[in-house]
Amino acid sequence: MMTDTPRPAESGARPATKLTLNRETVTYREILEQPAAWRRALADARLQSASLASGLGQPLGSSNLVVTGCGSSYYLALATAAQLRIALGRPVAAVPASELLIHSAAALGEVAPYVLIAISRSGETTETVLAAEQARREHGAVVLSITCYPGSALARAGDVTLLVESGQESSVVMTKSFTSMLLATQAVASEVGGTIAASDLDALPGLLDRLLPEHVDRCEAAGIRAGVAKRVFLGSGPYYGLACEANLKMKEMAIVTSEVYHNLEFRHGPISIVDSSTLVTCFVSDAGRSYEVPLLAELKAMGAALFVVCERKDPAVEAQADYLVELKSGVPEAARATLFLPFVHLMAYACAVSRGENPDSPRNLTQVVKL
Ligand code: F1P
Repeated sequence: MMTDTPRPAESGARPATKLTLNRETVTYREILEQPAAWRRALADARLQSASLASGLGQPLGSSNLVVTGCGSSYYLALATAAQLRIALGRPVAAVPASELLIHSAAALGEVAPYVLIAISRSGETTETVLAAEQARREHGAVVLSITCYPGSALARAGDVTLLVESGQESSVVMTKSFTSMLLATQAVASEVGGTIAASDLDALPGLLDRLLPEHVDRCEAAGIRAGVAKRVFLGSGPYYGLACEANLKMKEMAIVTSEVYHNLEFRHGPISIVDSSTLVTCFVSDAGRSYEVPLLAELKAMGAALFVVCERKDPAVEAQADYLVELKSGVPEAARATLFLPFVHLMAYACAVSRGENPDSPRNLTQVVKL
């Protein structure tokens, strides 16, 4: 059963309809800027890939790789590590920068010299910069910095820097910076021998240009749905880091308590919270589909509302999804994963403004978090 009709906002807030959503914000503008930002990120990354490869002094594809960052950039590290495992066929660790800084033995054990990929939109987050400096000084690591800002502390702390200036943002919450840095990293991996085809990445901006207007209404409807008290995000494989980021967007923008799990992990206990006040956002993967689609039916039977993002629907998916974003991208799974995220940006944004929040100034947050 598909219901796209927006309903009054979540309990406790003024009923919002599509027409009353305030979209005159920096955050909304930057969500919509993603196709253009992606085009530029892919082009800029390719121009840097040769110098990055030589500057590292070792082939990325045969190094021990560790990816790190904080907050959204840690979730970006999770997503990046999954992409690098797929593209390079190697084990890649993803660790919060504070863990690398404070508990490096617990985080990594005694790792032979490794390449640390340190990610930070601002390039100024304290833990990330300190962790990069420590890794070089104490572990003999080679540091590849990924940041949106040249001349930042992280850019200075690295041996080489992948600069993603199209990800520069005025917003506090990360949206286009996250997806632009992920695509830039995939482009570099593709240039240095990874298995992802450059043409598949190049298809994404045009696809998003078409898909955003096609699905904005149902994304916003899922965000303003009435009676939702609990929100859960499910993603696996290349989508897990994206699901973590989606969960953080909902918290930061809408000030909503939400949870995130690998799809099937949700069945091992946390599913007990599901009832008719629960909205579950599910990223359906190609590889896990035969397990993930039956889970949709289980959740529906428990009373949950479902926001589903997938490459291809089928009758089983259509029967369960209240809000369905079908991409039909034609792009292989690993290359297309980033395409799932902007639809949750729109949902979280709509949830926020329908609850009277201002995504441009999220509570308790600053654009750069320092110790
Ligand atoms: C990342 C971060 C985000 C947070 C907020 C402030 O910083 O802390 O995790 O959600 O957007 O910035 P950065 O190291 O990527 O600049």
